Amino acid sequence: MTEPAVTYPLLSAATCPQQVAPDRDSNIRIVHLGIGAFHRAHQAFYTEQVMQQTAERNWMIAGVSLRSSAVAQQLNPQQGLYTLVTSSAAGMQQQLVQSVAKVLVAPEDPKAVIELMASPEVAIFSLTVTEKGYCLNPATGDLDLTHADIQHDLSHLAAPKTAIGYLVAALQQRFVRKLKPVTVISCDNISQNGKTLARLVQQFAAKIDAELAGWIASSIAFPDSMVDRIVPATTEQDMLDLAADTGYLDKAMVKTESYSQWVLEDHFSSERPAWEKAGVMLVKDVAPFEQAKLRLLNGAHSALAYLGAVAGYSYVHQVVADPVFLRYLRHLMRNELMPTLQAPQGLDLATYIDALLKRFANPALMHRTMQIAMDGSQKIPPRLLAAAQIRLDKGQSVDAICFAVAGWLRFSMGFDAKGDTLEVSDPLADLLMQIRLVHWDHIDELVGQYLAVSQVFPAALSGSVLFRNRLTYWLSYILANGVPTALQSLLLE
Ligand code: CS2
Repeated sequence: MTEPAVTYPLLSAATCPQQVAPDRDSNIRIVHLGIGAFHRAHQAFYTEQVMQQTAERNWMIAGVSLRSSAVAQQLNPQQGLYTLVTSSAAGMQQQLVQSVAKVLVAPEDPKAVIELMASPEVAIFSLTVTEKGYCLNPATGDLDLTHADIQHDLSHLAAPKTAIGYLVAALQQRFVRKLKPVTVISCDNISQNGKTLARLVQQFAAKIDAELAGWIASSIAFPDSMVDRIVPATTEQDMLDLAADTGYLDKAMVKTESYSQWVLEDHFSSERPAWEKAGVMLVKDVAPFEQAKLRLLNGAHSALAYLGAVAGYSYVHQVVADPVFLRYLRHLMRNELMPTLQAPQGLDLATYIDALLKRFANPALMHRTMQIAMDGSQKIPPRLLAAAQIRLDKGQSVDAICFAVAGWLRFSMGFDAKGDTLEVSDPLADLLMQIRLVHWDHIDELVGQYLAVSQVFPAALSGSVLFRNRLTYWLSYILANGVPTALQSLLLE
């Protein structure tokens, strides 16, 4: 970042105006893989609340970055301290979070990460590694054994690259050393994230050692969880604004909304922080919460991100301030997604939808459509296609969902309505671009080729005549008339 005109001291235990707890480093019992902004605004925040309430600071977190050293460079010079800035209509609030002790950069020292995970005091492994970090085939939900990094990890388990590789390497050490089991908590927006992660770890471990796989199956809990908090990427201006206010520079600050929710399956194979004291819901069955959140919040988020970005909108609040987009989102959620859901106990889905639209409208968040647009090939199946399948099985219409999927395919072409470049960041970006270049002239062939991408579209969906027809119709309509006009037409039907 460019240095501010006024130089501020860096936030650290020495410069912090608040008292910083001693012995943070020797109380690490959680190892978290993928310590991005979301974790710092969510699980680390809840863990901080518990430690403050119980005054026992023995649930410290060590973060692990699986790829870049950027977060370690921000957090380690600050001894893991950072400010959580929450923005709402009521204004801004700041909270100093002390629950992260340090960050390890896995590629720099894989052995240190595995050793830390295999230390006797550690009780919890948790993860936010984004959808693609699971190396799963989204259409089947199984581990993608053809994935180059998985293949690497199967033959180099002492220096893995993937989260799955680290989990199995660490669990193997704990098994060999006869240590207490840990609980492994996925905090990513994946359908049945705990069960899915358990399956991936099992499939990997079975290739290494059958006894290890058996121990994991019988001793390690992988609770499902639903995580929710909108966390836009921090900008340089955010840091400068905070510095002007607090008098210190915090390179690891995170900004978020005041709303936050964590629903966690009450299924542990180890000790855990008393997260319920911080408002975490511990339940028997996370599925209704997770499906409602994944389809209504994330499904609508993806729809508005692709359609909004193509139409030239940079921020989420701008998209929902456009009446046609707002009507469409409400229609998508109320009429096509909501009927595929079972309402979680105590939650009225129509009220939930209204609350989501209010959250999206928060202008203080400055949440970029391009941030949500990343990795569409991983996000579209659980967010939108699962609901499409349910509707097709019942013979119900899927126009609003197909419209969103068409928006994603239109976005993947890499240019917006004005012809300006849209940077497509997706593991399948090249494949999608290739399909467009080769089949551009024939819309039926173009859609046929997209639908043949089996990592995204399960056979039942790509084989549905109705789904294919409506997707073709809306993609060609958008290409010919642009998103806003196509939306008008959809809403008139
Ligand atoms: C968003 C999510 O970037 C995205 O894909 O849809 O990160 C979303 O903001 C969170 O899941 C909200 O809980």
